[in-house]
Amino acid sequence: MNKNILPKEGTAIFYPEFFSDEESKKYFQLLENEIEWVQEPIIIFGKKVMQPRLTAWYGDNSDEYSYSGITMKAHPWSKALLEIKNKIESVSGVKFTGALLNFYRDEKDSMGWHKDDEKELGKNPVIGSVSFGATRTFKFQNIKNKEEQVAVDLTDGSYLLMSGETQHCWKHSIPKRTKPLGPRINITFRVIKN
Ligand SMILES: O=C(O)CCC(=O)C(=O)O
Ligand SMILES: [Mn+2]
Repeated sequence: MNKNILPKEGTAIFYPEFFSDEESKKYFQLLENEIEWVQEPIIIFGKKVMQPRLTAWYGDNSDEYSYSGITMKAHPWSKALLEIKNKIESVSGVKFTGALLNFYRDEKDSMGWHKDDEKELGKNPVIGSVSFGATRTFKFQNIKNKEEQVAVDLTDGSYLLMSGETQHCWKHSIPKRTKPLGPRINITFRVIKN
């Protein structure tokens, strides 16, 4: 059985080998080539800076998604994304309607502390996070006590399913690393409430 890796205030279930090595290799190559990756500027403390990774937003119809001062219009699902979405939905209990994709080119790319609690996601959002390529450490930090942290290595082909109060009680991040690392693709599937 896959256990909750959070000690309280939310649920995060980790499935280390959700996709086979063969599937992971195939999807990494497909997504690297077919996704319309962009490097977007974001506004942090009133300043415009480039995000330290590439991103893309895919989903149903023309769902729009806003965060950190940018609004992204969804590209239509590709065949590979629909296959991946179907496979994770078998254990997730929801139908995902959109996905934010992140491409970490090397160890210097990262994602800062944040919560996925945008109003479009409603209360207690379910977030399904799929990883292909290099292993990166994903960290949780309790919002009431920064010292309380939980780390999980998101390996090639792994799936992390977050639900319940997770996005209200914990921040998460992908820190930069110093040791050289290859590229990694992450897809966070979301349910957009209109
Ligand atoms: O790359 C990851 O594992 C995390 C991505 C993430 O937190 C997000 O897209 O909101
Ligand atoms: Mn996130």
